[in-house]
Amino acid sequence: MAEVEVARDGAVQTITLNRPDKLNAFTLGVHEDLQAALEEARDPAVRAVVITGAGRGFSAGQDLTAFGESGDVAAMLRATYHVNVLAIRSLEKPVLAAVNGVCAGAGLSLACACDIRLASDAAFFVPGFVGIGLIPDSGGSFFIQRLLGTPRAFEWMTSNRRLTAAEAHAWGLVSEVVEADAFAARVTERAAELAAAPTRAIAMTKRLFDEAATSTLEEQLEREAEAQAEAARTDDFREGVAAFGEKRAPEFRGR
Ligand code: T3D
Repeated sequence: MAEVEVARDGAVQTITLNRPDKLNAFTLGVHEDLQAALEEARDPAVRAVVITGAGRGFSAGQDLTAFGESGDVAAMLRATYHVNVLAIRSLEKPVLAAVNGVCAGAGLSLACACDIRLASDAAFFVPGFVGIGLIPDSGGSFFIQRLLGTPRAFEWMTSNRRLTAAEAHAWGLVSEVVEADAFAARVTERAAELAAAPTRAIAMTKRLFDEAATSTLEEQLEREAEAQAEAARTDDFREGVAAFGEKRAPEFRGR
């Protein structure tokens, strides 16, 4: 069995972390396979990506039995987590974290690096890092602070408190909570909606929001102007306007 499974359904690519007996904890092998899966997701035929976990876990973060395998923690982070987090952010399509279950440590960081998070009501969220005397890495200090704001993020990430899916929703960590029995169907439905959307405009929105974190208003207005000029040249824009005029649903092609 592959430690990361990849499946394609139309324009949706689903990446499943697949070490269910270890709650999909990360090993070097998982990192390498995830890297290959994210590379495959660059295919223009893929218009939405889902990352999820097999069994009752999304991911419990770093496999603690393989911690510090290479002896150089910083080098390991740069060569593994950093590559995959940056690959998610640079993918020009939406990435949906389907948080099916336990989500802890670097698994939490991975979910937060994605563009959208849906949670099963069986999921729960644990900082993990502070429980073993570490700091939130693999983008955790970046994404979680932005999602929750500094006071709440700091209190949570330094407490190691378990957050239920309902609490995660109330905090804005996930956009939706779905009953476990209906979760897979809802993820399929949501991913199909994303794959049928105007992919170029979504990619540019993703890039703009990332850039806004470090831009001045003037810089951001200029970026918007350039991106909008590009969006206005797409077939999807023409189709959107035509569909509006003809009072029908648009059929976006992602180009
Ligand atoms: O150099 C570097 O690597 C730095 C990078 C660090 C990044 C990080 O992610 S640090 C944080 C690492 N993660 C954790 O500290 C979380 C550890 N796990 C837990 O605290 C708990 O397992 C959970 C709260 C996540 C879930 O608890 P529970 O009771 O639902 O499940 P469990 O019984 O603890 O775990 C089930 C199995 O998964 C169990 O194996 P067993 O005994 O049945 O054979 C457990 O050992 C295994 N497992 C869970 N988490 C990990 C793990 N095995 C290896 N590594 C794990 N992280």
